[in-house]
Formats: sequence, C-alpha cells, structure tokens
Amino acid sequence: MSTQSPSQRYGPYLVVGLIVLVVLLAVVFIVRQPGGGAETAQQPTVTTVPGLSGEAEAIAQARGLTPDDVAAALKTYMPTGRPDEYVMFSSGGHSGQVLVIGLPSMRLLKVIGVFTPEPWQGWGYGAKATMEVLEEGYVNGQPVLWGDTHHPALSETQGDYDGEWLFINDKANGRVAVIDLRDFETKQIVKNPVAVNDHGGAMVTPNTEWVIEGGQYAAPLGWEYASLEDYADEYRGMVTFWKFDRGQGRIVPEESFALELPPYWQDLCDSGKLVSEGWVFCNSFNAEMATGGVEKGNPPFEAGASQRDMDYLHIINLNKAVELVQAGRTEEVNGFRVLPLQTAVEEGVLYFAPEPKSPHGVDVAPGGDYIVVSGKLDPHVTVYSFDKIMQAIEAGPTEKDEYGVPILDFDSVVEKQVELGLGPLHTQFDNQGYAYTSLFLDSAVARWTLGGSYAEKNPDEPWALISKIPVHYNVGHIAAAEGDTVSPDGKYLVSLNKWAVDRFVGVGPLLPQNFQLIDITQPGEQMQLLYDMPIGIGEPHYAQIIKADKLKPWDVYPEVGWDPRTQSKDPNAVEAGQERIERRGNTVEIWMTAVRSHFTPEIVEVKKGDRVIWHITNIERAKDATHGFALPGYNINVSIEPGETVTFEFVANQDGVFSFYCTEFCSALHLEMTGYFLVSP
Ligand code: K7E
Ligand code: CUA
Repeated sequence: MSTQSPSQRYGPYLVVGLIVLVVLLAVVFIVRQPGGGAETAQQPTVTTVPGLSGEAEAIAQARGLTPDDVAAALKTYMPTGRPDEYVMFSSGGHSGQVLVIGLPSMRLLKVIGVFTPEPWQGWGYGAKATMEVLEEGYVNGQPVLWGDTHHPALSETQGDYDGEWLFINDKANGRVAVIDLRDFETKQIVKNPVAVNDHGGAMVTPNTEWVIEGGQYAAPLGWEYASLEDYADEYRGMVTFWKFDRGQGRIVPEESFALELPPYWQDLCDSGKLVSEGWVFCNSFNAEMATGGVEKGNPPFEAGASQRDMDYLHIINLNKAVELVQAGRTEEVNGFRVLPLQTAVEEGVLYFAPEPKSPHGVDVAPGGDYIVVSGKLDPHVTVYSFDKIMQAIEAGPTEKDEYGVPILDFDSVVEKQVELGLGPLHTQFDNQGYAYTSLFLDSAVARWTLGGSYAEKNPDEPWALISKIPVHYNVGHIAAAEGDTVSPDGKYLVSLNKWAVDRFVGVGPLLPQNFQLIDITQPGEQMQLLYDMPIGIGEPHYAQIIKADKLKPWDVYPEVGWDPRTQSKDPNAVEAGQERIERRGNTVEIWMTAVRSHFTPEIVEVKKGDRVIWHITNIERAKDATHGFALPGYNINVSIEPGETVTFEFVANQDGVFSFYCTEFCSALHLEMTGYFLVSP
C-alpha cells in the first residue's frame, strides 16, 4: 500500500493534464475565431486610469479598464433625458421589420412593423389600415407575412437625407415598403410584378424621384415557368425604378417601370449623384450564367458562378431610360411597364464595365465622381471614374456581350485598385476624405484614402490603405453617419457583424448579431471601438444613420380622429358624447372612444354570425397616452395612439363572453379599462 497522499500520487499528472487542457482550449479558441484566428482573448489588466478617483476609480480597477475603455464608455453614455445625436435605421433582416437605434448610446428606440405583423404596434392584427398595407404585399393573392429586409433608404433632397421617408426592400419576395417618418409607420408595400425576388434595393435618386430595386436571381420576367435549359433565352435580370410621389407619400406603380437585363445575377445598386446624377450603377455576378444542378453532376452554383475572372458593372442612363418609357417604348409584363433589353442597348441606356469576379457592394463617392466596387473574392476595391466612363462611352466601345450590351474597356474606366484585405464587401465615406470598407473574411473595417479632390482633406497618401480595425465578427455592411450622402458627417461608424461568437453571455446555439460602434473622428490610424450592441432580431443587413435633428416626427396625431393610412381626418372618428352602436340587418357598427381609463361604450352585444365593424378613437391629446385594444379569441389587437382612429372588421363566428381590455398600462386604473363583448348563440 502506498503512503503517498492522492495529491502526491496524481500531482504530476494533474499538472501535465492541466497544461495540455490549457493548450487545447487555446487552440480551440483560436480555431473557432472567424476570420483567421488573429484575435486573442482580452484579459482584464489592472491599470490606473489617470484622473479617476473614488467609485469611478474603483470600478475601473475592478474591471481592469484601460483609459481607452473609460473614454469609450463616456463617449457612448447619455444621461437619462438626453436624446441621442444620430438615429440609425437598420434593416431587421428576416424579421421583416426596421430597427431604430439612437447613436452614440446604441439604445433601441423602436422596431417598426413593415412586412411582418408586429403586435405591440397592432400592426397586422385586425386594424384595417395595417391589414390593407400587408395585403398589398401579398404575392398573387398568397399571404406573405414576413420579409427579408436588406437595404433601408432614407429619402433625399439634393443628395442629403431629408428625414421625411424611409424605404426598405424585401429580398425574398421582391417588394419595397414606404415608411412615413412623421409617425414611423409603414404606409405602402409594392410587390414587383416582374421579379419574384430582388436584392439591390432600396436606393433612392438624389431627390427621391425614383426608388431603385435591383434584381438578383434571374428568372423569366413575371417568373413564369421556363426550363433551365432555356436559361440564356428565357431567363432575365432586371432593375426596377419605382416612381415616388412625395405629395401623396406613395410609390405610383403606373408611373414606374423595369429595365430588362441579361440573366446575370444583379447584386447591389447605387444611384449616381452630383456629377453622375441621372446614372445608376448595379453590379452583378454569375456572368457565367451557371444554372447549378450539383445533383446532376454539374458544378454547384458557388463554383459555376465564379469561373470567369470578370463580371459586369451595369452602367445605366436613367434619364435616357425615362425618356424612352415616356415615349412609349415599353412592353408590359403583368400590367407593368418594361423597357426591353434590345431597346436599352440600341438607345444607349445600358453599358457594362468589367469588374473583378463575383463582387458585392457598389458605392458612389460623395461627389458622385467615383464608383467603388468591392471584390468579395478579390482583396481589392476597384474604383471607377465617372469621367472616364463617360469618355469611354463617347469613344464608342467596340466589345459587346452576347446580348449586344457594349462593354467598356476595363483599364480605360478604372481609376485605381486599392488592396485592402480579404473579403471586401461594402463601402462608406466620411468628411475627411476617407473611405471605409468592410472586410468579411478579415473581420475588420479598412480605412483608406480617396484620391482626386478628396486628397486635399487629409495629409495621407491618396488611394492607400491607412489602417484596419478588427470587428467581431464577419462584418457585412457598415454604416457611417450620413455616410452615403453628398456630405457625410464622419464621427461614427457602425459595423453590422453577422457573428458574435464570444462577445456576449450564451443564449443557446442561435446567437445575436453584433453591432459595433466605432469612433472615426481622429484621422490616420486611430479608430476606436466604443460599444457592442447585441441584436436579438435578425439578420440585419444595411443601415443608414441620420442626424437626429433632421427628423420631425409628430408627438401626437395632428387632430383627434386621425387616420394614419391617409394622414387625414377619419370620417369614422367620434367625439366624446357621440359614441354609439348601430345595427343594420346582420351588421353591427360601433363607434367607440378610448380615454384614461375607459372605453365608451363598455358593453357590446351582438348575435353569432353578425358582421362587426368597430371604430375606436383615442381622444387623448397627451404625449404618450396610447391605449391598446385586445379582443380575445378573435385575433384582434390594435394600438391606438393619441388622436388616432382605428377600424377593424370581423364576423362574430364564436358565441360566448369575451372581455376586451386595454393592453397599454395607461393609468392607475388601467386594469379597469375593459368591457364585455357578448355574442349570443
Ligand atoms: Cu451585403 Cu443584402 Cu447589402 Cu447583406 S447585402 S451584408
Ligand atoms: Cu388604456 Cu390601459
């Protein structure tokens, strides 16, 4: 029998075991880092932050905060009651919603229901105005109650955000929504009659005359059936120009049109501005026209669509296209005007410039003079000069693709290629002559200098990579303050990261996305990561950031009895004392008011099978005095903001006793804000 204690006996093995374990863990940690594993764990280091004392010093010590950490915390801190300087409108991804976030605090201010019902706002649970908007977005009558939102676009006046309207696309179903920024509510959804899905939208022209919706996966126009064997002949790409009427606050489909394009997969688009106003740029991939079929022994799409070295930047003369459309040179697809590819080619509407294969983002510089295309599979961004493009068009290109589209010579239209790193995707701009490009594979944001007139704004060498800041992880889009307008603000940039991996407490295998706020105020190599905001609604793609004081939202609706759909007084609005219930045959109509803390009338009696038309007016004028209305068993749930009139209709097809109640805790007697809906058999 050994006289050694267990620790003496097993000690050496334990030590060796522990070392092995630590090494293994380190390897696992490094390997699972997306973007190549350059990251190392951040260990708290005990430092003293100069100038801190008392509790602040103790906190900094306990958390091992560096002076930079403390500065970052202060830069994002907004004391209670202090509103943010900027507002970011972010795509809510396949939540089908829009996220509204304050900067620099990164506080979530609102989730706007767009393509998807949103219960708190009573969006899509009976309220007629909301049901009608969602129904506009049905596809061939088929309810589609979600959307894959990608690109929000704020309305612009002379190339600057004006804070009036917001547009956003649904990639999955080829739709565009219009949001009114007076009440932050969705007013319209248009379904593209030509394409079942989209991607390069929504982008606006500098005065918001047109909302651009570019296509993605080619299909026959109107997505009618055609065999993939007839791909080159029958399948087509497209870009749609939706006419926006500011007065009506609506897209006007009758004045809109699509441009037929070859069946390359169009990707992102951007509108020209200033010198390039009137032109539109969309890039593409799958110029190979691969049709997949890995199960039949064909190359999979990912390989088939990446065989050639070059794809095509589409250069579109929008003004010319509009002239032709107005001259009636269109055909109709599902009752929608389409400018045929052949006409576009003959009339000089469409040109191609080669772009390094399978690019992703295309972004026009603030002056409209350069167009930046990101490589995705190429470590460069390729910068095209608008001037050179115009000269090349004038000189008359000699090459054509198989659809007859003129191809400009690459070298004669490219200003520069700047090597940035792995997986460049999207580019934004600031007020110091820098461009910023997300690097998906590097998990970094690159800061680089523009040349030309932008070079005067900073001392760095033009067309050069200046620095990279790591982000966590797998960044898609980035958004800089007013970063795609004619006058970007600089200051802040948000990195919209796809993966969070190790940044937050675990919440199961589906992790949040991670928005990271970066301070881009200082020139040169200094960019500072300020804040991580987990996004539990996904997956966001693009966002735009507007100066908060450009937004002029209403505090309450302008008049009591307001219909937010028409933005005018509702004929079914009712004043206090005028409430009533009327029966006409099998129809029962109710005109109800809501005010703290009662509905009037409180008892509504109908017979099973009656059609019920119910109007509720919130007669409050106090800011924030919203009432809700929930009717159990009937899937009715509405939100009635101060001044608003809401209408919903249903057939009372279940008999029984249904207690309706207010769903917003509006007052001390909120629980008493209730009533009975009695349905007799
Ligand atoms: Cu890059 Cu739809 Cu703009 Cu996503 S797209 S990231
Ligand atoms: Cu009204 Cu609670």
